[in-house]
Amino acid sequence: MFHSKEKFKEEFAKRLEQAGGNKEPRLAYAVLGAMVREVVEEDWIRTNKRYKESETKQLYYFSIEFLIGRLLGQNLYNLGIFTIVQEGLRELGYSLAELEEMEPEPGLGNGGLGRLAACFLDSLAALQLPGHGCGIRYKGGLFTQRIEDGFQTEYPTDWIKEMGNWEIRREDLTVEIPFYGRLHPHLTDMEWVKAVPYDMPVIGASNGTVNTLRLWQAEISERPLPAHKDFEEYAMETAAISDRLYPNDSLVTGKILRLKQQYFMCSASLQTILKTLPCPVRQLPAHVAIQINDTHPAIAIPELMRILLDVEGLEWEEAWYLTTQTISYTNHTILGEAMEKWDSHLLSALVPRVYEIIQEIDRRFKAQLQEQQCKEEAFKKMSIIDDGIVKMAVLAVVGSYKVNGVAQLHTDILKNREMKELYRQFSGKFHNKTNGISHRRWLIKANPELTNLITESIGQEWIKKPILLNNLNKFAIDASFQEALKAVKQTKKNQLIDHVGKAGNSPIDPLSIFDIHIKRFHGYKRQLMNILHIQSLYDRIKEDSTFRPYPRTFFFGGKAAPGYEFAKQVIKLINAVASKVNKDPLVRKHIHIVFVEDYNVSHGEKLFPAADVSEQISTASKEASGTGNMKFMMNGAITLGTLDGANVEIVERVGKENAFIFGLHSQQIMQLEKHKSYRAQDVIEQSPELATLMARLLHGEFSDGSENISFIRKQLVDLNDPYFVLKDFQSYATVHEEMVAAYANSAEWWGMSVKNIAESGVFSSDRTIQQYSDEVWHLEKI
Ligand code: 26Q
Repeated sequence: MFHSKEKFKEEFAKRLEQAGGNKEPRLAYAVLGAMVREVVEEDWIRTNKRYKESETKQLYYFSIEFLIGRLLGQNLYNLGIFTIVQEGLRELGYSLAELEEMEPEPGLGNGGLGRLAACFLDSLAALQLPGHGCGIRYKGGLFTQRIEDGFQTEYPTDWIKEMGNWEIRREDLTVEIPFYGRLHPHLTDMEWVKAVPYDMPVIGASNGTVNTLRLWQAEISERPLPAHKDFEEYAMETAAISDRLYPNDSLVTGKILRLKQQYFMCSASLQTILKTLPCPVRQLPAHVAIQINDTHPAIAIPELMRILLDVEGLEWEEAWYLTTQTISYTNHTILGEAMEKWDSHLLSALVPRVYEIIQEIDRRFKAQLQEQQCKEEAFKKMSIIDDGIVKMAVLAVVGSYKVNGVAQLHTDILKNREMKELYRQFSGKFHNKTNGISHRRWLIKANPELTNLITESIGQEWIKKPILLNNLNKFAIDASFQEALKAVKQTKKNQLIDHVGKAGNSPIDPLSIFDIHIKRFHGYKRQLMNILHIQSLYDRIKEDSTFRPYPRTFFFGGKAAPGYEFAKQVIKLINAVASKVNKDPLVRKHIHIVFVEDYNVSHGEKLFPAADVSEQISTASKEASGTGNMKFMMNGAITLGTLDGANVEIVERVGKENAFIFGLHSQQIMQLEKHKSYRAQDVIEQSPELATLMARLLHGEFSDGSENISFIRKQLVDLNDPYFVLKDFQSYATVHEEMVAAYANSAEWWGMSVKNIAESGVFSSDRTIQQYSDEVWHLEKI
């Protein structure tokens, strides 16, 4: 361990010398990585030893995605040596920031759900709780997005090659996973796949705790293949399991490879957990908690049953009791197309014994419902297997002891609508855990300037107890604090300009309002509404010589699933409007559009701190929580959004006067949907402005006409605008005007900004994790 800058410099220089001594940043990066790894290793071994000896209860967070982002900087910070290393390197002629950029981005997730898993691991370690991640070591993470001629194009990314310092292959912990086979007279003819774990350290902030993220890699097994199976084919199929992350974040496609991935990671993790259990298997729930991140790992329920029945030899009742006291489930969506459903034939072919167990779980549950004289409709809704389809969400609720949504509104919708029948059946299982974000990554690491300002003003206790950010409330009307905050924001805006300027964007006005909309592209997230509104501003500037609004820069960033044509057309439309707007000498003084290519965690770290306005404009009821909204808030941006997901709780905290809220409420949306009483055409007919805008859009007069908008047209016209873009449009335009007016009053604006930062502490994932631990997992800090 290097406690001082001088020691660090000495050691670093020595190793650099041994490694060849050239001045290449690449070499410096490699040397630094190896040094940090050694520091971590001591704590890691010590933590594991303590866990083992104390036999304390362990949590395993099962997730198909962990969107961890770059590790070097965060790890240095958590080890408490960021400043030592930064300054030491500078004195030796290196820039730490530059070395950080050399690390490939580990994009092992799509978006919110995967990033949440990463924030949770950071918080578990920070709180010194025994909690570990279990997932897949994808050779390639999410695709890299390039914008070519305004269109999204996808390039494969292999992140793994250069991650050597952050992972260790544990050949000794290899397990074998059974696929396929025949059940009768007894299970034979399986195809085995070898699962090899790679462990990554998860470092607790300045506390010596190092937990583990265990990612499984699929390799060919040495066991014999069934006679009918061709080896080449088997080898290809096996490598495919951990080759690539599925790039969909809201559409399930029912592909067999996806199911293989799910079973592979669940079985490998469960086998290992049971093998290393420090107690008789009958005490499993006292020593192990398993949280499943959405239904993607729900197959862990029948797989745990299989192991308890077939390997441990327990009776059904006892195995079921242990399973349903160990596993708990988090739901992240109510969108119909994102609900996982598997064809029975597919399941029974791929994992015959597991399917047999699902059938038995279903049979017993149905018998129980019948005994209670459950009504037909409710019975159907609660069937795990319904008409040859296995509904994973129902399996997950029936097979776990706790079920939660990710924001209060979302949990209420689950209880009162989506899972009404299951809620009635198992009311004690349901609870809410509003999401959170790691304030260490999203404030301290991403925004050291703001961190310093906060600490100078209220001391440093908030770092360990982020709720104490509320001590900033007393500075809400303090002119000198406001000035300092404004100066920090300006610094971050300038840095963002430098960052995106490199990508060849046209010059950005650093004094303009930075209005940022970054998230996956999806109909319900309504990037289309944003760009339609920008087009309407353009039209007004052109047509009305008195309309000269305060300068605004609109930033967009986000990826579309490769097969999601509507979303891809929206990306193209944004870029087409951008090239027109940005070229127009008059208009570009007032509005400017920047599309940030390949939005990912690293770009996020630059974008959130620079924002004035946070666009959170989903159709009310559709966004389960959102977490970007919290990252913006913590960095002093003001939410411009609907009352959806966690926005509701943000507004509860800061008050309506410190946010810009518009649009229909979730109840109104759900009513319109239920009664099918919305007609997009009526809205267009009632508004001349909207009528003109739509006519221009539909006739290709928006931009240079190079985009194809057939899917956008279909969505708005033929499908009757399912996400209420047109219905909410006027209200959105109005709230934008209010926002611009508020920005003109500096004292008012920066007061709002202070208030948002002050109230953001509750959205630290430390709070979320403490609640899960107290109410669900019952972990002990050691
Ligand atoms: C499932 C089957 C097959 C292929 C892909 C998928 C799949 C993958 C990822 C389905 C969904 C996802 C991701 C969902 C997600 O990110 N949901 C978001 O979760 C956040 C954390 O709780 C919330 O804040 C967001 O509101 C929610 O949209």
